[in-house]
Amino acid sequence: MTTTPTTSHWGAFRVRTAPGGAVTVEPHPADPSPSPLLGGVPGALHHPTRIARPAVRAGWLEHGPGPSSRRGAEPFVEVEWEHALDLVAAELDRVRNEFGHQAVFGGSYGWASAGRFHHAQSQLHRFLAQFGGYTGSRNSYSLGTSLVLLPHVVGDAEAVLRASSSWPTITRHTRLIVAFGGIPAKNVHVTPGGVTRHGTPGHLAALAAAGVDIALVSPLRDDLSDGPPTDWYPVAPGTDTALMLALTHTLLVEGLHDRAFLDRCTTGWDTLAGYLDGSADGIPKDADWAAPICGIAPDRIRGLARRMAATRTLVTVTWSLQRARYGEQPVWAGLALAAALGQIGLPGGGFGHGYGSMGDVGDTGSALRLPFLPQGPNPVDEFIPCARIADLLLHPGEEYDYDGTRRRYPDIRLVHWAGGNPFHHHQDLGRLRRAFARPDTVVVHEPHWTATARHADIVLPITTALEREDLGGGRRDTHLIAMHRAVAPYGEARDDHAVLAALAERLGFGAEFTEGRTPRGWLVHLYEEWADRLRADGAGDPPPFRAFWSAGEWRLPEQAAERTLFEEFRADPEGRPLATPSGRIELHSATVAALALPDCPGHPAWLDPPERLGTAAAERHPLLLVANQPATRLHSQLDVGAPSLSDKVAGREAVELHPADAAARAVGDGDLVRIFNDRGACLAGARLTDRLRPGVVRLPTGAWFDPVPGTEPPLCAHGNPNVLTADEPSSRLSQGCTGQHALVEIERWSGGEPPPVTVRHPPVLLTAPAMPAPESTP
Ligand SMILES: Nc1nc2c(c(=O)[nH]1)N[C@H]1C(S)=C(S)[C@@H](COP(=O)(O)OP(=O)(O)OC[C@H]3O[C@@H](n4cnc5c(=O)[nH]c(N)nc54)[C@H](O)[C@@H]3O)O[C@H]1N2
Ligand SMILES: Nc1nc2c(c(=O)[nH]1)N[C@H]1C(S)=C(S)[C@@H](COP(=O)(O)OP(=O)(O)OC[C@H]3O[C@@H](n4cnc5c(=O)[nH]c(N)nc54)[C@H](O)[C@@H]3O)O[C@H]1N2
Ligand SMILES: [Mo]
Repeated sequence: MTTTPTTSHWGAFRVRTAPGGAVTVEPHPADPSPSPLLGGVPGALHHPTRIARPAVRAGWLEHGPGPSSRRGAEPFVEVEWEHALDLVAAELDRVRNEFGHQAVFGGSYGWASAGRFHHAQSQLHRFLAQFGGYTGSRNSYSLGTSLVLLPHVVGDAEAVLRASSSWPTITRHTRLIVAFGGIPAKNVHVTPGGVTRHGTPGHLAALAAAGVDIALVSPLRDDLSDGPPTDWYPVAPGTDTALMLALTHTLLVEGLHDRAFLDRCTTGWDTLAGYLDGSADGIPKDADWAAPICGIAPDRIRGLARRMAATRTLVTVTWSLQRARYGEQPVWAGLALAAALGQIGLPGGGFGHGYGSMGDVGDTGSALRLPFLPQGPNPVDEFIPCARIADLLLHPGEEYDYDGTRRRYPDIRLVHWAGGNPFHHHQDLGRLRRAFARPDTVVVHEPHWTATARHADIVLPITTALEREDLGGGRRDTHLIAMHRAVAPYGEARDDHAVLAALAERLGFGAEFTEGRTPRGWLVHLYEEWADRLRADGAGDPPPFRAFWSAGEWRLPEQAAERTLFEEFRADPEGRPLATPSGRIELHSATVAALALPDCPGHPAWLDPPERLGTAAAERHPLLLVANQPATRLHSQLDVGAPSLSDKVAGREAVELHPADAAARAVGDGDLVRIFNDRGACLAGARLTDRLRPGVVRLPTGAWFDPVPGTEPPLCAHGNPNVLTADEPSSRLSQGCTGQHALVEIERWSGGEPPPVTVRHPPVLLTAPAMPAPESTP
C-alpha cells in the first residue's frame, strides 16, 4: 500500500494504492470540510469510458478532412500513436498553409484538472502560440457578463473578486445578508486549481452561531443551508433586477438612502433616481410595480428595504444571476442597491459577488501568485468571447458587438480542444452539433469518452492528474501540493504535454516547446523560479524542490483575516480613485450609454427577458428550468463516479419539481419524465420537493450528453439541460453565457421502453487494418 499526495479542483487529498492497483482516497488532514466529490475519484479513474488508445472517426480516416454531419454518429478506428500524431501534425500544417493561422481554433474553454504544469489549456495555448498563432477565446462561462460589465462600473472586475470582504469580517460585522442566489453549500467545495482547507462551510456555521440574519432571495430554498436564521424570498428566476430596483426605490422615497455616500463615492445617482421614481419613463419602479414581476409581495419588499437600511447589511449576488439574458442588470442593480445603503467600504457592509459560487470568494488563504507555465504571446489577435463558439463555427465572416467594438468571426477549419467539454457546457446542444459539423477537422484531447470526444475526428487519450507529477494549488489556497504520481497511465494515455511536444517536434519547434526539459525538469524549474521570486520579494522562503517534494506540500503564507472591499476607496475617494472614467462607482456609465445598446443601457434597468414565468413564451412551456451547478460532481467531471451515479433517479439525472406541478402532470416521485421545448428534449427522473418555488424546476448541468441516434432536435436519454437552453448572449455588451434559465414543459414518459443511457459505455471501436504511414510529414 502506497500513499501519495495530490490535489484537485474539489480539494487536496491522499491516494492509497493497493498492490493490485485498487485506489482509495482520503482527504487532506488539514481540511475541516472535505468535499463529497472526492468519493467520485476511484470509480472514474479506471471507468470503462476511459480512452485507452488514439482513435480516428471512420469517415475522416476514409475520406480525409472536410465538413461532416456524421460527427458523433460514426464508429472510431483505433490507431497507433505515431499514426495519430502524424495525422494531427499534417492537418495543422495543411490548415495554416491553406487558410492561415486564424483558421485554427484553440480557445478550448474548460476546467480540465488541477496542476500548475499539466494545465491542459496552458499547454495547448503555449503550443499553438509557438506554432504561429490561433484564434483564442476570452472570459468564462462562469462570469462572462460580469467580467465585461464590472470594469465600466467599478474599474476592475478581478479586484472585486480578489478583494471581496473576507468571511471573518462578515461573520464579525454583518447583521443582515441579502443573498441573491443564496450561498449554496453545494458549490463551495470547488476552487480552480485546488483548495486544501475548505473554509466556507465553517464560515456558514459561524454565521448561524453569530445569529446573522439572512434574506435568501432565490427560487430554491436549498441555496442556503438550514443553519442561519433565514427569511426566504422565493423570487421568480430572472426577475431579481425588478426586486432590486424596488428595494432601491423604497430607500429613495422613504429617505433611507445615504445621499452623502452617493455624492462622494458614486456618479450617476440622479439619473438612476429619475428612472426609479418614474420621472424618466412614467413608471415608478416601486414595490407594487415589482411584485407581479418578481413574485414577492409589496409589503415584503418594503419591509426588507427598511430592515436593510436599519442595520449593517451585505448585498451579495451569486454568479448565476449574470449567466442569463440581460445578466449585467442584476449585478449592476445589486451594486446600486448597496451604494444607496451607503455601506460600501464599511466592515461587513456593501457588496459581494460570488459568495457561495466558488470556495475562494471571501477566503483568507494565500494571495501569492503560484508557479505557472509561460504561454507566450499569441501572434494572431483573433478571439471570441468564449460562449460564442457555435456562432463562430456557423457564421464565419459575420459581425458582432463586444464591449464597444465591432468584430468579425474568422473562418475556422480546425478545432483543437484540450481540457473542457463543450458538449456539456454549451447551450442549445442541437445547434452546437450543427456547428461542429462545419470545420474540416476536430481534434480532442480527453481522458474520457465524453460527448465532445465522440463528436471529434481525432481523439487522443490523456492521462488524469493521478497518472502524472505536478505542482498543485488554487487561488487563495493554504498549501502548495506536491502532486505525486499515484498510478500508471491508463492504457496508452499520454500527458497533454507529451502529445503537444511530439506534435511540436513534427512541426519543427520541439526544442522551443520543451526547452529541453523533462516534465520533472519543468516542475523543478517552475518551482525554483517561483521560490527565488518569493525570497527576493520577501514574500516567503520555500524549501528547495527536493525537500518540498518529499514533504508533499509547503504551507503558503496567508492573508490577514480581516478584509473589506473598497475600504480604502471609501476612506479617500479622491486619493484612491477607482479605475473608472469618473474614479467613482458608476451608477450611470457614459461609456456604456454611448454604445446605445438596447440590451444594456447606461444604468441598471429592468429589461424583460424572453423566457421567464408569465411571459408569452410560457404559455406553451410554462415551467422555468434552473440549470445550475451540480452538487454531486464538477460539471461533467466525475459523472461516472459514485456520488453522481447514486443520485440518479430512474437511471437518469434527477429533475426537481414542486409537488403541485408534478400533480398537475400526473408525475409521481421517481417517475421517468420527458422535459422539452422547441430546442430539444431530455429524459430525467422526477424528484418531488416543496423546497422550490412552484413553476420552477431544477435540472443541474453535467449529465453526459447522450443523444438518441436520429433525433433532431436532439433527445438526450440522460438529462443534460443544455439540449433545452438557448444559445443567446447575455447582451451585445458582454456576449456572456446564458445557460442558467430556460422555459420548458414536462410530461411523464409514456413512450414505452425508454431509450437506454449509452454514454457510460465507450463508443464502437474498430481496429485499424495495418495502415501505411502517411508518405511525408512536415
Ligand atoms: N446550462 C448551463 N450550462 C452551463 C452552466 C450553467 O450554469 N448552466 N455553467 C457553465 C460554467 S460556469 C462552466 S465553468 C462550464 C464548465 O464546462 P467545462 O469546463 O467544459 O466542464 P468540465 O466537465 O469540467 O470539463 C472538463 C473536461 O476536461 C477533461 N479533462 C480533465 N483533466 C484533463 C486533462 O488533464 N487534460 C485534458 N485534455 N482533459 C482533461 C474532463 O474529462 C472533462 O471532460 O459549464 C457551463 N455550462
Ligand atoms: N459542486 C459543484 N460546485 C461548483 C461547480 C460544480 O460543477 N459543482 N461549478 C463551479 C463553477 S465553474 C462555477 S462558475 C460556480 C458557479 O456558481 P453559481 O453560478 O453561483 O452557481 P449555480 O449553482 O449555477 O447558481 C447558484 C444558485 O443561484 C440560484 N438562481 C438561479 N437563477 C436565479 C435567479 O434568477 N435569481 C436568484 N435569486 N437566484 C437564482 C439557483 O437556485 C442556484 O442554485 O460554481 C462552482 N462550484
Ligand atoms: Mo464556471
